[in-house]
Amino acid sequence: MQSLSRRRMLGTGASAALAAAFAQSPLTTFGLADPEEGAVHVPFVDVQPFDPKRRMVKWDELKEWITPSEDLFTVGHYGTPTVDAATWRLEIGGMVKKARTLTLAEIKARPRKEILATLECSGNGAGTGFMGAVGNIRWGGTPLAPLLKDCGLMERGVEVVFYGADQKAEKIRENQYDQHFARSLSREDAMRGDIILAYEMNGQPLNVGHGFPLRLVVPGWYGVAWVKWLTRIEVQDRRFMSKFMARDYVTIRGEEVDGDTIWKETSVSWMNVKSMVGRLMKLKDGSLRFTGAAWNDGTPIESVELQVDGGPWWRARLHKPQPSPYAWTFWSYDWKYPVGGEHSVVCRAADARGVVQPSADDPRIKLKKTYWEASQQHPRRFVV
Ligand SMILES: Nc1nc2c(c(=O)[nH]1)N[C@H]1C(S)=C(S)[C@@H](COP(=O)(O)O)O[C@H]1N2
Ligand SMILES: [Mo]
Repeated sequence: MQSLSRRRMLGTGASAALAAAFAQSPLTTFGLADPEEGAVHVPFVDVQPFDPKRRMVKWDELKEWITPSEDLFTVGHYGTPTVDAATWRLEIGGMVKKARTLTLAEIKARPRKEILATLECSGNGAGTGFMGAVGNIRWGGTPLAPLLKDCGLMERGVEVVFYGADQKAEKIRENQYDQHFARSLSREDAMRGDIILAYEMNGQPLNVGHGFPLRLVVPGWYGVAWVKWLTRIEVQDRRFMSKFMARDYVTIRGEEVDGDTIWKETSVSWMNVKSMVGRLMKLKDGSLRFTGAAWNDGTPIESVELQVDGGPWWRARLHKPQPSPYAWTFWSYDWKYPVGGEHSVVCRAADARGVVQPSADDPRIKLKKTYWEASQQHPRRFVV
């Protein structure tokens, strides 16, 4: 339940202060974590064997709404480049009236903005059941849009391309080409107010694995768009088709239209609505408390429902207000009179657009032939 003072803070529109308070508070603030004395943790029995040194969200131990930086997964397709901050520069060029080269100090001198946003790899949960490639982080940096505006985008500039320092020779058709990791956004997407060039995560400088010294944070989009080790931003007058825009991270999905299946290839972009059962506690009164997270592209999460052993869907309690539309929201459900034995549990989230997270046999998943955008419901098993 919200406290009066929290409501008052909301009423005065002190949303930055509210977000900061949420960011620092453990789950107990939401009435979720280790709720009372005598509550015991019930481990899920479906836990996949994984390398304990592998960084990932450990759902069973999830107590903090903000993911500690040490637990955030990393993905680097071309390894981890070492960047010397002293000589590093960000270039902005292409179809701009005033090309610029900025040092890290110059970027840090620009207006500062913090944003709470969930980062998920679009391969999270695909096939392997590995569901730890997601995390909720407080990012600090400077907004992208005003910087692009200062450079004066030419009218024909419709595409903004972001290049990382990491590179590899890629075979494209018959030849090898040196390629930097790169992704683009349309001009319209790039000029959204809430995209930042981030130099901090959870109050610390970005570490090397997460893109030091500068990365793109595209709230609401899958991780592949969040280019790390950023070195160049280029505005161009036509669509950009790199490996990570147009060959990999391309979802092949069928849609049934009048008895025909239409196959579509789309570049991975904003996040689909998704949720996960995280933690299970047995309370002193014998009831079982399920807690977990739900997230998407920034559309408000409307509901999370829970189903045990294929029975009716139960509506979970959602933690409102969401401190940031782009950060995951926590939920909980108390099963008052649990039945002994082994059970399965699954959850599904729905958002304000009416989009419901699909089950594994939903056509949206069944007819998806690539593993990216694995947003299907993820069942778990436990023993009472
Ligand atoms: N330069 C660069 N940026 C990158 C990548 C990369 O390989 N190189 N991988 C992307 C992918 S696929 C994901 S899921 C996220 C992961 O971010 P993290 O390593 O900080 O968790 O970074 C994205 N940004
Ligand atoms: Mo990814």
